Amino acid sequence: MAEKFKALTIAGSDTSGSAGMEADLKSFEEIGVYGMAVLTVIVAQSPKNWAHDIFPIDITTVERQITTVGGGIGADAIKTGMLGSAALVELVVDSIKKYNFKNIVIDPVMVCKGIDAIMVPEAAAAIKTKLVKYADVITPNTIEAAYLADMEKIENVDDIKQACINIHKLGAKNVVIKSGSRFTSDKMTDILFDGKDFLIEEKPKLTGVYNSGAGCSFSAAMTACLAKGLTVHDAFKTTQTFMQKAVAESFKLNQYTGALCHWAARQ
Ligand code: PXL
Repeated sequence: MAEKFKALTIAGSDTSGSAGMEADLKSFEEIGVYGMAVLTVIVAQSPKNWAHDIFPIDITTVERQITTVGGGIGADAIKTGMLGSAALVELVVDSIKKYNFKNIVIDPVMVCKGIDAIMVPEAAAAIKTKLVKYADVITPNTIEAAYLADMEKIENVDDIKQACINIHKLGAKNVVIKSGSRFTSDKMTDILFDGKDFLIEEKPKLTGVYNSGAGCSFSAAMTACLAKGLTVHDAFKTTQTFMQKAVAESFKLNQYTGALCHWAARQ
């Protein structure tokens, strides 16, 4: 029997199922890795206007969940998503040290789709000063990357490259930044910087698709690949293929949003 690998996500629940812990677990499953979850916050959306309300889980409960996996099971890779407070960021840092977690992927969630302002400034500052240095891979979107890189904005591929260099200086071993839906270009560019070289993947921008949860799913797929023992470069390439199919088959959930089809590659 093939060896079974395990990945842990420390993330929020997106009740709609398209982002957060739900997207992470679906991505882990599709890459073929056993998924575990530590829940940090619950995000509920208003049916009236899809405004996101965030309900934090108390820190003792989060700590107990991390102990379950760190002390009781172990993980081949871990991913962090929405942490919601500086105290939770500090708990994650302490846990990484305490349980000697390896293959750490940080998705420095600071904004949600449609809201481009940093949601919790103290949490963002704690991510930048305390958590980023533990990242084997960090996957900020362009807003988060601009914040971490001390840049005013990221509008083109040269800006992305500069942000990668700045964020690598904070201690992250590998930096992945995707041009994403916020770029006006008709191409999508995903860039991996390993401290020396840039690996650049370019593809035409798909139209008529949904990409809610694309950041979470991308980062989770990378995590699952690392759990299986892939190199960061191979993880990046496998994740590209997974994401392209999931986005191409994305579907509408309601008048506000849609979801990726995580199982598209299986069809
Ligand atoms: O996509 C960012 C994100 C991460 N985590 C949770 C979310 C969202 C966006 O809605 O709800 C739980």
